[in-house]
Amino acid sequence: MRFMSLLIKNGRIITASEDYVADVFIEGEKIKAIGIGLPINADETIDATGMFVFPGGIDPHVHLDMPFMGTFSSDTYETGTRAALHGGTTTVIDFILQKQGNSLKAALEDWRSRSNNNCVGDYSFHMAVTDFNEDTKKEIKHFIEQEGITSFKTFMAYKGALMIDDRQMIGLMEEVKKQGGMVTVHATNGDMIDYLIAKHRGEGKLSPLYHYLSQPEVTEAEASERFVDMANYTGCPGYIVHLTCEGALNAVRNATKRNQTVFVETCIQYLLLDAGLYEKNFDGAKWVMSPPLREKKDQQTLWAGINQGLVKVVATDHCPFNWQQKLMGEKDFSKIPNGHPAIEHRMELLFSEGVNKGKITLNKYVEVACTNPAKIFGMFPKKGTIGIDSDADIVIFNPSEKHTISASSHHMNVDYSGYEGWEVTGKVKTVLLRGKIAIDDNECKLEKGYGQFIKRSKLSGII
Ligand code: DUC
Ligand code: ZN
Ligand code: ZN
Repeated sequence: MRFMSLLIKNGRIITASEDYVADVFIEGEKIKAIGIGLPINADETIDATGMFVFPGGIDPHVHLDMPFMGTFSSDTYETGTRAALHGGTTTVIDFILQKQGNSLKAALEDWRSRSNNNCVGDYSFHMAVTDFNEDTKKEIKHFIEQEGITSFKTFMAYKGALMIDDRQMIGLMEEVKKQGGMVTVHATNGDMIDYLIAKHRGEGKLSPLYHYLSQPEVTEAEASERFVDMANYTGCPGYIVHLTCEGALNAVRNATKRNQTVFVETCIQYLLLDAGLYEKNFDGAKWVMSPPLREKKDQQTLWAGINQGLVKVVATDHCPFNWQQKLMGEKDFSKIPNGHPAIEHRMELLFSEGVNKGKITLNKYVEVACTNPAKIFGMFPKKGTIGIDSDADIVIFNPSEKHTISASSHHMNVDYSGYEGWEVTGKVKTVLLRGKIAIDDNECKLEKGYGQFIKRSKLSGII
């Protein structure tokens, strides 16, 4: 069988460890040759002179069409994965949420009913275990070995809905370690947060500012330390999602002193935005998310953590809600659906604010946005790099083109932007997904159903 071929000429190829000008030859879904002045004729040629050529981005933390706080996140699998492609993210990992009292299998079927044949870009799932018991325990091996779902998310908060206690956490860690997976965590102290929410509500303090004040840094630092201690005790590979602050990162730093590895993810909003946004009366609801935005000193900690190799991934926790949905909490911050839109702009914002402003190198950019998520979550080297026989997931990027982020031009299904009016330098021009042109000059060329479910490998906890 003859596959379609494509040649990208003269681009500046950036991987997590390399930086050179060359041609990339693609046949079918795969990269088949890389070299200077490749003497190959292809069906199609793209001149990438003056452009950066990055591996497709991987966002390992998104919530699409998710039932949450009495509503659904507003991006479907179609709109969310399409918006991700517009921003250079070719693969996302979404979260299945087990319903307490039900099996993991039932949750997988529920999530498949919304995602199957609806994705434009590639996707995978983490399984959120919200009810660990003897029945759940028996399902773990099947998920790792048969379904290619190898990471298990836990919530130490959202009491009464998603939260598990430490007994369940230890039990889950022992089983996941035995079967070759990883436990990931939303690490904040659910009991403390519950107390503070009730206290603020009781005092009639109901604006979005009190969402922030109900989740102080200590709630995250304490839970992060408890999680790393339990991971150390059980020997289970652990990954902290959306880490936001100095206290929590110091818990990980301390764990490294006893030679423990804990993977840390932060999200683009915690690097760029701060809690001053909650002073804007109800407009602050745009950034009501958990954990909340923090202080400037925490942003400095996170950038330093990236450069120290402690923070391994920059994701989004994309969980968009339209303004009408945010208004559910107009009179009570605790009813504002938690989450904000970011899936589309992670790569461009991180480039513009991180690389252009000298905070991270180009190689580090690719490492945290593309390569590490693939390595940590069992998709490397199929995804996350530009190499022979890797999937041809490629972003051709103009590093000097300026543009302005706005809800009027973004592709996410949400009627506001958390970054309205931000001027960004660097723009995604062309995106390939498994050898097919997905995005060309702001236009999506793929239909829903092209996006494939990616089965992931067992996880060693070593990258
Ligand atoms: N935090 C959010 O802000 N939204 C979804 C879930 C979460 O933990
Ligand atoms: Zn979370
Ligand atoms: Zn999340």
